[in-house]
Amino acid sequence: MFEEKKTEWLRIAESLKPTLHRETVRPISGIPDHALMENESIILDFGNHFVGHFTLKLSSQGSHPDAPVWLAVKFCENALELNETLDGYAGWISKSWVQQEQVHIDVLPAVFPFPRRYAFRYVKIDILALSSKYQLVIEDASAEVTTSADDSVPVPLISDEKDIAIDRAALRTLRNCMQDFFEDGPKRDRRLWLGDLRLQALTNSVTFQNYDLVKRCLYLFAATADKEGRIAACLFTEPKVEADDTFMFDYSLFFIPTLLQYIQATGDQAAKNDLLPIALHQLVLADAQFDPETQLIRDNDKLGWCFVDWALPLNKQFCAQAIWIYCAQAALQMKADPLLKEKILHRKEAARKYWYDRERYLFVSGVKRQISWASQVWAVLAGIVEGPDAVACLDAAADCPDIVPMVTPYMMHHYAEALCRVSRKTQARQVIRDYWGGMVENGADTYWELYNPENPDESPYGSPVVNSFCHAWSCTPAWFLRSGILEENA
Ligand code: RAM
Repeated sequence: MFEEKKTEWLRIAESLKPTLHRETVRPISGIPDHALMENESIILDFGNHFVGHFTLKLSSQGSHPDAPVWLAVKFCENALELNETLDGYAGWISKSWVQQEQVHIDVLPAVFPFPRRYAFRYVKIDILALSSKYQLVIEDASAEVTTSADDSVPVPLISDEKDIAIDRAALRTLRNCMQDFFEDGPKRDRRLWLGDLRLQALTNSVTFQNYDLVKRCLYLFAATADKEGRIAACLFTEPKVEADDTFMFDYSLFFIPTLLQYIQATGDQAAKNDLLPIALHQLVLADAQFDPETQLIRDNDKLGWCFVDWALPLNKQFCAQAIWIYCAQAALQMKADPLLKEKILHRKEAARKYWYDRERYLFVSGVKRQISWASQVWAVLAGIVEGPDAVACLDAAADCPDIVPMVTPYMMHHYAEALCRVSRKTQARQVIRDYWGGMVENGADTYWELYNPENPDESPYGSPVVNSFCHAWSCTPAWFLRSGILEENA
């Protein structure tokens, strides 16, 4: 499907590849004032989170160097990572993501550019070995850092100090994820994920307003749909543009609200004409997963069939139904379709009929009738429950003792948005101040992929050393604080 369009879509995407803004930055502290010996260790602090290429300028003191310098260099997004180690790492994603190098430098003086692009604030350098006849002098340390965001575009936020600090970290998170495309995290996965893109595009619309980058990403997803026209959950751009062989029910559908949001912000009719058919096609593909009798989505035990949140015990059946409804409603805003309208009503009714526990005001999911925060939040966002019942649903969730909790800032975004939906603006504001404000209080320059105030070691991957600490889906406080959605009458 859409095969004849894909070459042109890819051409459009590549024509929008941004020119990166480049800047050279240097540490604000940590350059030693003395020559270093074996086993010494230093920590350079660049004063903020950056993404770029790091270079050391080295020389020696003492006799002519008679052995190479052997360094271990570690790049850390925040101070907590400085003490983490890979010893005993038993996580299930590759430890090759951890930003550390060991290098030998044979000849001094030397200008030594490090091989990868790193995301960092701190650089820890351990002198593993040199000889006793000379010492190492760090003449200079610098990084050429990049972003495709224009820092002069966002207007200063007028608010109290706490909101300004929360907004600052949100902007930093988004701008450092804005490179050749909207990356999910510049440390990890350095990839374009649809769920992340949707929230980045939203926040971009009230901050950097780089709509060409959003457009580029939409066309990249369209150009890499599979033979059936299914949009992948994520894609790579190097060595060439290619979709990952990962499909998630919710992520494919989120192409629809992302497109809607882009069109509402720009009025780009040409993009709408190009991309609306493939957007609507995601709903058609999703139909195969519904039971035609009950109008309920079938459950699936394949891990990751539908993302929603990183809570491993979470049953996704209810959320998948709600997200389909949410995305179908976005489709209706782009194209009137009475049949789709009717289907939405049926699927809402079915969700209420089979999964609403009227006595408790809560929605259940899966054969085990699991109660999770995610289900209640998505019930509200999809409009499966409205008015006083929606308020009751969120209140009942707060009072439910063994409810499956929310794990990521991605899910917390949806919770805060659901609170706004039911006009609990003060509470939504408090969530932002407590949750994202909590990361700021813990020293965050940029927001993290995972944050559990009760468990600093929270990681869905088996160890926080592979977590990303500048993560796209966490950038939305800037949207909450700047879009007006927190205002009482918005
Ligand atoms: C992880 C990343 C990414 C997210 C996917 C589902 O690999 O954190 O941001 O969208 O999961």
